[in-house]
Amino acid sequence: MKIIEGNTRATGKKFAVVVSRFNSFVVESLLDGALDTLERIGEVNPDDITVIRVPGAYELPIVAKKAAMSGKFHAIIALGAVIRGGTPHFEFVAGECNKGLAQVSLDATIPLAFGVLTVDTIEQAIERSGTKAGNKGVEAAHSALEMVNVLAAIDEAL
Ligand code: INI
Repeated sequence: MKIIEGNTRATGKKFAVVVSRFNSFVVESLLDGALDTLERIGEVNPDDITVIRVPGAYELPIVAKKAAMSGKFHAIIALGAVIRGGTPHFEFVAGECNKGLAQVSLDATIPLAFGVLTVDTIEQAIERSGTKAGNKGVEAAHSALEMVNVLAAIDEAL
């Protein structure tokens, strides 16, 4: 039996972190968590990490796509927070962000980690950005690290 899996050390690999400014009070905590995970768990050199800021979650897919197509990165991490309001706006922003990033992920030949909160309340956003329900930025960075290595392991094994 052959088992292919990736570890989380990715020294020498290059990462783009695409971050929305909207709801920055939670998104900055996602960014802190993602950077800490890349550097401390992944042992990624800070010089190999590029942070790209965009206005809101709606703009994440086009920039993630541009970064993915540049050929300069081994993985992309998308971070944002869409918080439901009293209008259908939430559905449009969250839906397009989710759909667009899923498409980039499938089209690109590099991993794209989804670190976008889609929540009903500010409390839920706070809980998922470094308090009692963890930190979605940390999870996304973990996923990116593992995926970079599992794709490399597949190339080596096959
Ligand atoms: N952008 C977010 O990242 N989160 C939100 O909760 C949000 N809401 O609710 O409006 C939001 N809107 C802005 C949107 O992403 C675009 O930046 C804007 O529509 C301009 O294209």
